[in-house]
Amino acid sequence: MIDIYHVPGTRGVRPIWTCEELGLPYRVVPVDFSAEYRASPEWRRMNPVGKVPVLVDGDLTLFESGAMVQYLLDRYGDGRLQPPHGTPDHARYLQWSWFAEATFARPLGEIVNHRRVFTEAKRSSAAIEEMQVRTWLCVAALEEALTDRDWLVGDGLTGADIMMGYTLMLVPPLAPGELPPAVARYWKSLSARPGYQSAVAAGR
Ligand SMILES: N[C@@H](CCC(=O)N[C@@H](CS)C(=O)NCC(=O)O)C(=O)O
Repeated sequence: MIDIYHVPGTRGVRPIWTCEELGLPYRVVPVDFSAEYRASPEWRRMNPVGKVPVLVDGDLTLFESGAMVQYLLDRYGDGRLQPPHGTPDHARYLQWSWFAEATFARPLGEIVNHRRVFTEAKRSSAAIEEMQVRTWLCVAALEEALTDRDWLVGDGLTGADIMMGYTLMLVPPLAPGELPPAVARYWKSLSARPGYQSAVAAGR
């Protein structure tokens, strides 16, 4: 059984959504998201920097949601949801998967951290505004990529769309604005998927 240690609304959505799309059995294990528990030796043994999610599959314990998605596809996917390894399409698939977390989710994460760590008096609206500008630069890059296509790579959903889907989910609450047409269309089809909806509801 695959155990996904998850807090609703967080990046655990990605591996859960992947399990849903692949039809894999999995269990959602709730995690106490308090700063105290995440700093405890017990949780630090699962995730050395005290974040969620964590995936456990037999003897394997993994942190980093993108690694979880890739592991699930490589181990259980039978070629589904990713182009063949070593091809240009696989390179593009990796590019968008990494972009979703390393570039696009980064300013959004900074806004969350800023709001969580600083009291209103100490909070810098200039820092938040700068992160929102960076977010919208990523939205514009996505718009250009999706103008004449429905999916990031190939003709159907891949792990890259799952990676991106979670990041897009964070945009309205953290960097509000009207999504441009291709991104809006893409978001509509991603968020309508039963796998996405089950992942978002998981653990609630
Ligand atoms: N790159 C990591 C990021 C993990 C992460 O930032 N998780 C958030 C929840 S979505 C968290 O635990 N935040 C608590 C904190 O950073 O203090 C991943 O993709 O798993």
